[in-house]
Amino acid sequence: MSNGQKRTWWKEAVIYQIYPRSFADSNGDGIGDLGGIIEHLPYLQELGVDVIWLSPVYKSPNDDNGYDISDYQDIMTEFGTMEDFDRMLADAHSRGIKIVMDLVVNHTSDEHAWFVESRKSKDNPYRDYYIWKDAKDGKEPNNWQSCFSGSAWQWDEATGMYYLHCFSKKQPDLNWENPKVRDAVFDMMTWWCEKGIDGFRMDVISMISKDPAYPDGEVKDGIYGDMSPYVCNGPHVHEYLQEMNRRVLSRYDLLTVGEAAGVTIDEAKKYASLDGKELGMVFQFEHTDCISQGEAVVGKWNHAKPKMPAVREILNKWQLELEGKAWNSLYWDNHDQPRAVSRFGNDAAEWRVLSAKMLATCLHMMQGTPYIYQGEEIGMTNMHFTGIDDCRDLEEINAWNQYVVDHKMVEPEEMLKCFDAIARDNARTPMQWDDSSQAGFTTGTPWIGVNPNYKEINAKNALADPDSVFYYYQKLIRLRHANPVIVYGTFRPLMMDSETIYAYQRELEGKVLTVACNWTDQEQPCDLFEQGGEELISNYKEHKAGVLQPYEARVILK
Ligand code: TEU
Ligand code: CA
Repeated sequence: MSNGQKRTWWKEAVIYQIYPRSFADSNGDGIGDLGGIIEHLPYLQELGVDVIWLSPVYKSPNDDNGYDISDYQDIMTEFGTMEDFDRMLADAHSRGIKIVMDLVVNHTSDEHAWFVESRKSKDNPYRDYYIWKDAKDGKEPNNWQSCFSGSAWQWDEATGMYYLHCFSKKQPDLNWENPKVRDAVFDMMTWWCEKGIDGFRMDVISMISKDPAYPDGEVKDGIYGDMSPYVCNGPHVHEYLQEMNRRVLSRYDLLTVGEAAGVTIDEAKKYASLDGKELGMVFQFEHTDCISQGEAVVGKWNHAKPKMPAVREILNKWQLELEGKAWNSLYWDNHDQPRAVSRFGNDAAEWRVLSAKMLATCLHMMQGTPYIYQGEEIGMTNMHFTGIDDCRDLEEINAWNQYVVDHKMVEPEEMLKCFDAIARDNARTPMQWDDSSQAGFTTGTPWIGVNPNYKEINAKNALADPDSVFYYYQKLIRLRHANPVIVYGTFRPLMMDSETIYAYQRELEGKVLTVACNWTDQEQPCDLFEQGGEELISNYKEHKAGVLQPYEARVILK
């Protein structure tokens, strides 16, 4: 390419994330499974995605819905068997769809054989597979709070020491300083690559190297200290990833994306540098965490509406500063985030479809690899929490117990407003396939409630409506496949003085793509399209000179 970009399949691909537990249940037990995924591969082939990122399907006690792995080389009982996995892999490949696995190696389940051994005795050969510390003044080794509330240290009576868990106490952190841990992880990764998978999404990979001093963190919520400066982007993280690349990744043609909590632009230039020494790209979290000062209720919890100028500032920064140096991932939501149209758009009946298409346009015309989260392609929305009993996610439940019940820092109604806005369960309600009972997700009782709006919002209705969000995403995917300027073009912000319109230009080998998106429910002035050009896509059939209509998105190629 003229701008020095090396053409690569995973730069030109569109990725679809499946959260298997909530995607499709094929045996009536109310839990999604591999059989359900196989049944719906034709749907994904119709959408036109190139890759499926599969959230964890390995053996797990499901304390954190599969992100607590007890056997990396066996399939979770609820999801099926390794034969089912092999069948799904072969079927997907036969349809031209690649499979990327979720690699969770910052921690294991406490039921993993390594941890079962490690906690047996201080001199057990597996002891140093994990991070054990003595009590300090009769208490936890430091004041860190886990991401799932409570101390990040768990006392273990058997050997009279604490072990570190940045997440739940059933997710003990692996000790990556131990070369035996790295050997074991790399061997397991090679085993999956030899099975023919096409890449890895790496869970909290920026956290695998901790500050060896384990210092106390800043106390922000009045209870525990913030561990993030001491567990994110640690002293050896790039060394470990370069070793992983040398010993595994470089031997296969893989898509690799690091979920990089706390990543900065400078760190991303190392994690995702174009020289291919570490990973292909990273997920950053600035745009999903961007609320104004004073809008936080407690910790991550808030019910603020992100403002377009703040989102634009962040995404433009990532577009401009990684250009020519590292590769971007592009996403609005995933299994940890609320539904895009509810958070960034407008899920009121009048505006849901228009704003979902607008958001899709705004993101998919940017530089980077786009990710679609299951249900995003039909404009699924957040759920409404009537009470803690609606919650299944331990992050919500533990936060409720810590902030509402134990410390009485937040009123129940205020916490439920936060759950309505940003709880992870918003993205984990069952995929809405049709208007039959339980939205066609299961013939049994679903593990989590179906969003009551499934009668109107479902894949069957979407496939029957040529103007649905589904066919709009299908067209965006086709445009990316057909126009190198979308993948490899430079990025130039436009209309930076506008508080309501997000506009930018992409350019490659003389082709100029102009994109403008109205993020409001009002007409807004915009004269970018007066000079004509080929309209590639818009969510309106008719346009008005000099303005963008409510939630209107337009893309012109000249
Ligand atoms: O998420 C890590 C992570 O940063 C999120 O949990 C985040 O802390 C919060 O949920 C959103 O603000 C990864 C996985 O994606 C998540 O599902 C797991 O629970 C977690 O790691 C532990 O494996
Ligand atoms: Ca099932």
